[in-house]
Amino acid sequence: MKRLLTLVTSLLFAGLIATISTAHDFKAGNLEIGHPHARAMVPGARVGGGYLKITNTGSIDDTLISITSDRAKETEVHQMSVNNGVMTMRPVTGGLTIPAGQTVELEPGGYHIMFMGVEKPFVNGEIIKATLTFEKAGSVDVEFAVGSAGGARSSATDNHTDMGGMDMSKPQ
Ligand SMILES: [Cu+2]
Repeated sequence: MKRLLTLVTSLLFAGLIATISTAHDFKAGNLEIGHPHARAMVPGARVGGGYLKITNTGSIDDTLISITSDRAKETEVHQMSVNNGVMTMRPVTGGLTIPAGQTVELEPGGYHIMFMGVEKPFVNGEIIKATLTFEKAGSVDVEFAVGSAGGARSSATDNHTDMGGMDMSKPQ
């Protein structure tokens, strides 16, 4: 009995260490979700960007169909692109496909997760909980680590704070 307890304790401990060292990977079925992170938001900002990497190790395509977070009224997948020098951002309709055997990266300047209607701006060092729902793999809880708003590509996120003229409504 004592031996078993020791074993359980050491397993728990090993698990804890593993959790700490790989704090940023999540799994849902055949999907591996790497390093969800979000930018710190300036005071008063209502919109923030989130980024992560999704690898589909399976043999069938999957689709990210929705995201929810209790820190945002609405959370969407957006695609940012530059047309004739103008940066535009629009919701991805019909979900984001994660092709079999491939990795899709949500990163500044491309696909990203958009937290909208945020009451309490994200601050450096905090963790934002969110749930991703995939068509095949189902739902998985993930945690976005909030980092500094600075950095070379911060202008992409800064634009999110000033969307007065941008049509954020979903088509149809
Ligand atoms: Cu966006």
